[in-house]
Amino acid sequence: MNMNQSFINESELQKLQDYLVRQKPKLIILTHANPDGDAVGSSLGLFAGLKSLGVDVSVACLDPVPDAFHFIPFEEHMKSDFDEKSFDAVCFVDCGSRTMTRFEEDKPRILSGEMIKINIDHHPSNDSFGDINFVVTHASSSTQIIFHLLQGLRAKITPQIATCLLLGLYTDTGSFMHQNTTSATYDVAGQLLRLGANASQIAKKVFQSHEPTMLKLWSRVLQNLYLTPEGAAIVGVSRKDYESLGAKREDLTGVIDFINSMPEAKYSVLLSEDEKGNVKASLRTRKQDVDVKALAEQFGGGGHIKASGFMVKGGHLQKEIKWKIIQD
Ligand SMILES: [Mn+2]
Repeated sequence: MNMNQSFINESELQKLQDYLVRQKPKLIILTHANPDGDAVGSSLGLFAGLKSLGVDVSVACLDPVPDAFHFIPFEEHMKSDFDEKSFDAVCFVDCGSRTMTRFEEDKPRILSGEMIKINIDHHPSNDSFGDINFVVTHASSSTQIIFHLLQGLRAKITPQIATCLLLGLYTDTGSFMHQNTTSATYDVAGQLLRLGANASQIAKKVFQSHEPTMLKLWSRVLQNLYLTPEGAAIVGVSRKDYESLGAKREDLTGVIDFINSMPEAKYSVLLSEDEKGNVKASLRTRKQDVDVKALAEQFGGGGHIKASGFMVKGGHLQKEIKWKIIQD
């Protein structure tokens, strides 16, 4: 079987190719706000790949690239703002829904019929909202899809692009440990290594560089761990918790997976107050019979069966015996 076929729909690929060649559009790539490794790697990897094919392309994200990813090639091209009127098409990457870039409030044109929408994603919540869609829910990351897409478009995958793509594989699979890791994930990772991806840099910068403030925050968070009689492992982090240590909310990345390593935990929940007065929840499970996506959906969120999240707008945390979200 040609691996490419199970990832890239040939007729959508043809549509994209025809569109790029015939219309020569000005294209902007957007990824979700609060970008993770897959968002950063997929948007920058696609940007560089399309640019090498001569496409007039830009890339933007509402929030800056997190410090942990500052080694990533092409970061200097990531814009935080853009003029929607100067683009013909928008390409959404790693966005489980059309509103995850959070640009649409200021720039409604990106969701209007005036712009061609290209949608590249692996979240089951994605409803294929694009005019051209590459929604592959069995892909471990968006970069895995983009690897096959760039191959389909005959773009040369340089060592720098390979590093971008490998970053998404690494982070979305929790270093190839989550259940979304398949033989296809390893297969693509192997190909990216052969193409020159810098895996040791990713391991070092993303998974093995912990600032003292981050370690102190983790120790504070882990002290608050609460295991419910039903088997949910829950921690809550207030704004004060990280601000008083000089840490940032993004320093919590990885805490949830660490907590979820307890065999006793049916599922794990990390509740955190963000800088804007909202409470965010991340959910994880390793149990076959637990669906944290369904749980997150009860609170208006979504994600994957084994990893999901939701947000309570205008809320704060209060610890009584259990953690409670209080809507402000
Ligand atoms: Mn992703």
